[in-house]
Amino acid sequence: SLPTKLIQSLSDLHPKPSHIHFQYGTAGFRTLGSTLDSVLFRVGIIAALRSKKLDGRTIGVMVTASHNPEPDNGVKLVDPRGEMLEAAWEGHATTISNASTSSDLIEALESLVQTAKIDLSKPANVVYARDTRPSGPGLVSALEDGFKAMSATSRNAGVATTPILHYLVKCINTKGTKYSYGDDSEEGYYRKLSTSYKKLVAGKAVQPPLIVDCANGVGALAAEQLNEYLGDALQLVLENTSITTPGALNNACGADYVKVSQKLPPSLSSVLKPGQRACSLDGDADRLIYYYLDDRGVFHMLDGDKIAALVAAFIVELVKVAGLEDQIKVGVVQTAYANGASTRYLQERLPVKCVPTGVKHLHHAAERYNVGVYFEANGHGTVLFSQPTLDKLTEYQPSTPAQSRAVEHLVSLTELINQTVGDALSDMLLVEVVLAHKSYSGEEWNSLYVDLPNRLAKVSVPNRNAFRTEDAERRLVSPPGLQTKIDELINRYQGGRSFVRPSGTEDVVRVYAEAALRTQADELAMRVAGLVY
Ligand code: NG1
Ligand code: ZN
Repeated sequence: SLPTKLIQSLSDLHPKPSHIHFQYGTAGFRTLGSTLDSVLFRVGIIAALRSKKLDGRTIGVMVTASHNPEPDNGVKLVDPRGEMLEAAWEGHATTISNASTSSDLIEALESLVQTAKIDLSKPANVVYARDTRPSGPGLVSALEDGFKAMSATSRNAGVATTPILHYLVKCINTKGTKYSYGDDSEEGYYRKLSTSYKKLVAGKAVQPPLIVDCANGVGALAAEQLNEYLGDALQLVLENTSITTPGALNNACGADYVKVSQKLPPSLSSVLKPGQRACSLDGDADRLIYYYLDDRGVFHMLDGDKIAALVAAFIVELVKVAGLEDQIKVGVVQTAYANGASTRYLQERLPVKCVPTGVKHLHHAAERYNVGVYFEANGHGTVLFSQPTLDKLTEYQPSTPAQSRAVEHLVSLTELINQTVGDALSDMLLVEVVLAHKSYSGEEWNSLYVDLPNRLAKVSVPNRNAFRTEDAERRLVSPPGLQTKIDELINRYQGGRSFVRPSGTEDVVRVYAEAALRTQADELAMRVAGLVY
C-alpha cells in the first residue's frame, strides 16, 4: 500500500493554496511559479505512480513555462517513448493537484491506485530537468520531495531544454534494445545531431553563419554546446544569451515574440545584416522561427508553416529520388492557425490534415503517415518516421548511386530529427540542411508561397470554458449564435478566414484572422474580438 505516513509528513511541507484551482492542460500545469509548490510535490508522486503503472519504465518530468513570461512556471510529464502524457492521466493529475489537504491528497492517490490498477510493488524511475527560470530550483526541490515520498529512483538532468529531456526519456527506455534511440546523455544528444548534420551537408558549400536568438533562456546553453560539436560545419552566432539577468527571459525576444508581433527582436536590429538568416528559439527551445531582412531592410518571417513546406517538399523529393515513392507516403499535419496560403501550397503536393491545437493531437495524427510532418505556425513541430518506414530504409537495396545517396540522406534525417517532440535546435539544423541542399537564401525559401496577412489576438473573458468548438477548432458551437455572427463578418472580407477558441494554456480566448490585405486581416481580427468580448 501507499507509504501514507511519509506522504502525509512531506505533503504538510507543501500545502495547496486554498484559493487556486489547478488544471493539467495542453502543456501540463502552467501558471505563476510562486503558486506551484504543492503541484510540483504532487507531480513527483504522480510520476512515480505512472512509472510503477508502466512496470518501472522511466517517466520524464520537465519544469518549464516555455515562452511564457519569466514569473510563470509549469510542469509536464513525459511518457516512456518520449511522448506527452496519456490523456486519461491528465485528468488524474488535475484531480490530485486540487486535493485540499494532505489527507484528501492521500485519499485521491489511493483512488488512483485502485482505478488505474497500479501495482505498488513495482519500481519507480524518473528523470527530470528544468529551464532557467528563477523559480525553478525551489520547484525542483518540491518535486524531489514527491519522489522521496514514493521512494522513486530519480535522475536529475539539471538545466536542460524540453526536447533534450524528451530525448533522454526515450534513450533510457530503449537502452540496450534494437530500437536504441541513442546515448542517454546530453553529449549523446549533441553528438547525434551534429554527426547526422555533418553527413547531410558533406560536399555542400558551408552555410554562412546563422544568428540564433536564444530568448535569454536554456536554449543558450544548449546552442553553445551544439556549436562546439558542429565545429566548422556550421557557425552559430548566439544572441540573447543572458540567462541570469532578471526579467530577460522571453522579453522582447524569442520565437513567440517574433511570431506574435511579426517583428525583429529589437536586440537584433544592430546585428542582423540584410539577407542574413536568423532564427529565434523560445524559452525551453522547442519552438523555432526563422527570419531575414531584405535589401530594403524589410523584415520577413519564416514560421512553422514555412518550415513545414520547406521540409515536406524536401523529404518528398528524396523519397522520389530514392525510388520509394510507392512505398513511403509523406503527409502533413497542421492546426487551424496554419496560414491559408501554406495549406494551399501543401495540399497541391501531398495529403494535409487539420487537427485541434496541442502537440498531442498533431503527433498522433502524424503517426498515421509513413512519414508525418507536423508543425504549428508558432514554430513547434517535427517529422515522424514510422517504425516500418525506418525498417524499409535500412533494408532497401538501391539500384543506382543517386538512389543510394537519397536513401542515406533519408536515414541521416531520421537521426537528425528529434522523433519525440518539436525541437528548435534539431529543426534548425534540418532547415539548414535543406537550405544547403537547395542553395536557397531566406528570400528564395520565403517565395515558396506568399503568406496571407494574419493577426492573432487574445481576449480576456469571464469564462473561457463557455467557448466550445468543433471541426478541429475552426467553428464555435457555443456560445449559441456567435459563430453565425463571425461568419457574417468573414464574408465581408476578401480571402477572409477567422476563428475563435479558448486557450489551453492561458485564461484567455484566442482570435485568429487572415485576409487578402494586411489592413483587412487586422480589422477582421478586431471585429471578431469585439464579438467575443
Ligand atoms: P493555447 O494557449 O491553447 O493556444 C499555445 C499554442 C499552441 C501550443 C500550446 C502549448 C498558439 C496559438 N497556441 O496553446 O500552439 O504550442 O501553447 O505550448 O500558438
Ligand atoms: Zn516551448
